[in-house]
Amino acid sequence: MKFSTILTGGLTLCLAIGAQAATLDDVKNRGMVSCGVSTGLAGFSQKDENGMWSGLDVDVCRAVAAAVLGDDTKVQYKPLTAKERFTALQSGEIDLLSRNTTWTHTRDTSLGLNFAGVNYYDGQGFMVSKKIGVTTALELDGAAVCIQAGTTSELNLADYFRENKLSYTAITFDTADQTRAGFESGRCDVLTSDQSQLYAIRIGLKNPADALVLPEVISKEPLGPVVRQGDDEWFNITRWSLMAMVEAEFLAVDSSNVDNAMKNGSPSQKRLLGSEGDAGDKLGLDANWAYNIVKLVGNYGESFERNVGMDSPLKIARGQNAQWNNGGLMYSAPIR
Ligand SMILES: N[C@@H](CCC(=O)N[C@@H](CS)C(=O)NCC(=O)O)C(=O)O
Repeated sequence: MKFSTILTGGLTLCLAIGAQAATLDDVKNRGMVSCGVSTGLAGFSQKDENGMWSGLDVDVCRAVAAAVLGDDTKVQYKPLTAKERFTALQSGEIDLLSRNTTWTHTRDTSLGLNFAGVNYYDGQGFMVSKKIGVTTALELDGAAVCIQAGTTSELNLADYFRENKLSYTAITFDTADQTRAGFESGRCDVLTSDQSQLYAIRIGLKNPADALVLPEVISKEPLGPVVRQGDDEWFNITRWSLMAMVEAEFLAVDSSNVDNAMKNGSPSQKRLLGSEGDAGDKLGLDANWAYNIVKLVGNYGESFERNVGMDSPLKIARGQNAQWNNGGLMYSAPIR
């Protein structure tokens, strides 16, 4: 009897631990968020010569650290290739994957992972050297294609060429740098990846003006942060850290006016920033979780312009990544 009570007690404890999978506690104890990023992709996640990471995806890591630890610099960045990224998350090596990763049905349902939102709406495209004289992807029959292993780009390429009855040879690489080098050295006629990454790779070419991005966009690539399945608290924190950036832009709160908005803002601004309501408490965080995000990282629009938009070398227009009331798809659920 006693034994079975102990056994039941033990079992209950195990189940409780399994169900909680408390990433938040781990992160607080460590004092750091472990964030999986790319091996180097301009505008999204890239390390500079001083070892500082920046980019739109890096800002999601920073936002989560700001929300949880009140300090956006408390992030350990783990560079991962496309092939390595999901295993690193499944095994617990990272708390969060924020690495231009497309939300697909297979990844969401069969890897033990959950996508927490979309921080960039993308689509796959093609880049060629101008000297081959190709102006549409339909002229690519028989082409050698530089591509990165373990990506949706590989799968979409196969679909597109099959659908259009074209043949190709895939030349596969592990990192963006290698893919760019393969393209530059003429190992392939065309490089394919998400369009944003084409622009990022193009600015790394010796002569960016020699390369042409073709007009076709052959897929939908909603890119966003990913967490392990089974930890709803951490999922909520990640999802709402991203939402807070998007909502802050919608509510016209940015890093320069956030202090004033917290004191004198509208009810929605005050609820976001924690001077009214208990949004932080419901996430298991301090009241100023979103204030810290906006103050330290900025709103989504600030992050976009600084990293990939007009204030960056990539000069990507907002397009689908504009706010919903400005013709785009960026839309935060209300914080109330
Ligand atoms: N969004 C696609 C593609 C992601 C991807 O890894 N693209 C390459 C394009 S070359 C990249 O960004 N590589 C960065 C790296 O090598 O770390 C996916 O989730 O599968």
